[in-house]
Amino acid sequence: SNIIMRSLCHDLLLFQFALQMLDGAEPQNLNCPTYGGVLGTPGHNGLPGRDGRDGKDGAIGPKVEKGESGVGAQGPPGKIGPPGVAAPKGDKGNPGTPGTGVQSALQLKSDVKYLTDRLTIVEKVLGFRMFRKVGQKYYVSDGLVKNFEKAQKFCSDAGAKIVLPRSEDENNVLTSMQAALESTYVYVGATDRKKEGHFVDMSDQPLIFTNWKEKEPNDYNGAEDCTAIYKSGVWNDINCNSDWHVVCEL
Ligand SMILES: [Ca+2]
Ligand SMILES: [Ca+2]
Repeated sequence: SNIIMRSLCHDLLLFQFALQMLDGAEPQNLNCPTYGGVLGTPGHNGLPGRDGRDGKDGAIGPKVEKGESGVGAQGPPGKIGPPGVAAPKGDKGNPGTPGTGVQSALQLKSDVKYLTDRLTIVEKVLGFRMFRKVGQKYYVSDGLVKNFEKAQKFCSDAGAKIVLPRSEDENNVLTSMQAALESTYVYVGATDRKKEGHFVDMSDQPLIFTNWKEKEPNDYNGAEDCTAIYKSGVWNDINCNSDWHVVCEL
C-alpha cells in the first residue's frame, strides 16, 4: 500500500506543480515520503485564487413583442403562357322547333289586345241607361230624342255609331229595344242624301240588309232622306229634321 501511496503522491505533486506554474507562483519544495512513515500534519490553506475573467457580453435584452405579419408587395405579372390548343368543333345541334316562342308571344299579345279592346267597349256600354247585346255588338241608348244630325253626333261623341241593323237578328234586337223605349221611331244609320233613292250607310257603303215597309222608301214630298225603324221592325224613309229616339251601336 505504501507503493500505491507514493505513486498517488507523485501524481498529486505533479498536478500541484503544474497549477503553481500556471499561476505564476514560486514553486515550492515538494516532497513525497520515501517510506511509509507517519502522516504529517495537514498543511495550511492556500491563498485564494485570482478573480476569474468577466464572461462575454451575454446579457439578455428586453423582451420585444412579436410584430405584425407584414404584407409583401405584389410581384410583377408572370410571362404570358403559350396559346392553348383549339377545342375540336362540336357536332351540329338539332334544329329548334320553328318559332314557337315568338308565335306564343305574338298570340299572347294579340289576345291581350283583343281583351283590352273588348273591355274598352264594355266600359262604354256601362255608361248608358239601356243596352242589348247582339253578336259582338252592343246596342245602347240613354232614351234621348234628337234629329238625325244630333243623333249621329251624340253617338259619335260616345265613341259609337248610330245604329244600323245588318241582319234579321240585329233588326229583332233593335225592335225589342224600341219597345222598351216606348218609341214610335228609332233612327238607323242609312241615308240617300248624296244620291236620291240610293241608300248607303254612314261610310257611304251599300246596305247589306234592309227591312223596308211595303211601298217604302217613298221620299214623301221629296223630303225624306233619312231612315227610321217602326215598332213592328219595318223601315221607312223619313225627314231628317224630325226628333226620334237615338240608339247607338258599339
Ligand atoms: Ca230620299
Ligand atoms: Ca217614307
